[in-house]
Amino acid sequence: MAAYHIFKPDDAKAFADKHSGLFGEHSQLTAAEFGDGNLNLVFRVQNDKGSSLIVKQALPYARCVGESWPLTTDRARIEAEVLEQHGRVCPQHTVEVLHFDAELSAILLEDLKAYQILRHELIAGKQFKHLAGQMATYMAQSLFYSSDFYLSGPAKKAAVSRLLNPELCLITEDLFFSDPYCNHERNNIHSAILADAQKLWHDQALQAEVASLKADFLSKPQALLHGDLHSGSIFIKEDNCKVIDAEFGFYGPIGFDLGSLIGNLLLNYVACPGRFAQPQQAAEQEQYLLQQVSTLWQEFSQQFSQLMASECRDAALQNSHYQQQFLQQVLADSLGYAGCELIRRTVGLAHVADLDSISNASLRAQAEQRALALGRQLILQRTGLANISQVLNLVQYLQ
Ligand code: SR1
Ligand code: MG
Repeated sequence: MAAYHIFKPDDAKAFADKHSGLFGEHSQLTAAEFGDGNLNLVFRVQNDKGSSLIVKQALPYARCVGESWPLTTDRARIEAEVLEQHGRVCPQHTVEVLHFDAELSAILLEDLKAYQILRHELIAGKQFKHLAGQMATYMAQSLFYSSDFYLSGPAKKAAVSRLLNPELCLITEDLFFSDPYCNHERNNIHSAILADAQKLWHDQALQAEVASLKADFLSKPQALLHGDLHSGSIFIKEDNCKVIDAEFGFYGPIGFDLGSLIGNLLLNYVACPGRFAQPQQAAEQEQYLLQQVSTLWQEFSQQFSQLMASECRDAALQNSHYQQQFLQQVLADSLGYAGCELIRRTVGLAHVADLDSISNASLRAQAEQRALALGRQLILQRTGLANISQVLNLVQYLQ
């Protein structure tokens, strides 16, 4: 077994060649590093017939910061297992893992060459009717089959301990729930909204609710999460979407995955007036995004309910009143985590292009203020919002 070393393109070629039947002639291969991910090295390896695969290697540090931010390469093991587990129950919406090498912390993946990154497509104003329904299926399947409704106590606990992922969770614990609520040096705050950001540092009511959401993130291992389900972790084409990048996966609150995606749809939503010159175009895109948020929750809750009714293997958890309460709590959690995502992507370390790419500084500041206001209200009002229509009313009222 080769000892860990950081891949050069030739290493990626050799790795892909050795672990796939697709290539055969090593000399015919080309490899190029690509991608603007925050953490890892990613290569596309291609043969002269145009067939290609992806080699993803975990570096011993966070790529976006450099060696001053050391990070375990064990995250590749976690990512490979999360993708394999999710791929087993929802192969149509999970990128396929072809090989994982623990020593090299490297994964060979299918190349989603026909797909585009969802975030870029949304920024360009594209609309995909299938997005919310397919992502709802991905989450209903991946979360139900890794939950206590389906797994036995011992099997679930073994999986929880195998996939604890403390280092990557700590990044989320800090960036999501702590940094935005204090004057942290990692924060990235545009000067035009400094006063709005400063209000967060003194907002005791908000901080109490964020503390409660963080406590659940730390201590509610409901299901195997993707853990970073933003619109840069979803690849999309005309008739399908697939999820990638599961290195933040761990057993956590189900609402965290739902909330991350809802938060990213809403980040795109608040940015619409700043991105489209024509108000009519902005309104159409806003309408599409709200429709997707609504479908995402409705489809998810319907599919998850059906799975609880038909596949639950724990006699006590088969109680239908309990199952209804459970889903109501998942909705509240999802809204809270969506609110945290809106806030941390506006003032925290890791921004999103949906907001940052607004070229007019004043329109960008307005969009960022809307993101903060909406995030705050979602967090504060999450337990009082009984259904998704009430959520959409709140969103539209604040826009
Ligand atoms: C240092 S990592 C910053 C962010 O990128 C990842 O995709 C996660 O969202 C993380 O919070
Ligand atoms: Mg990622």
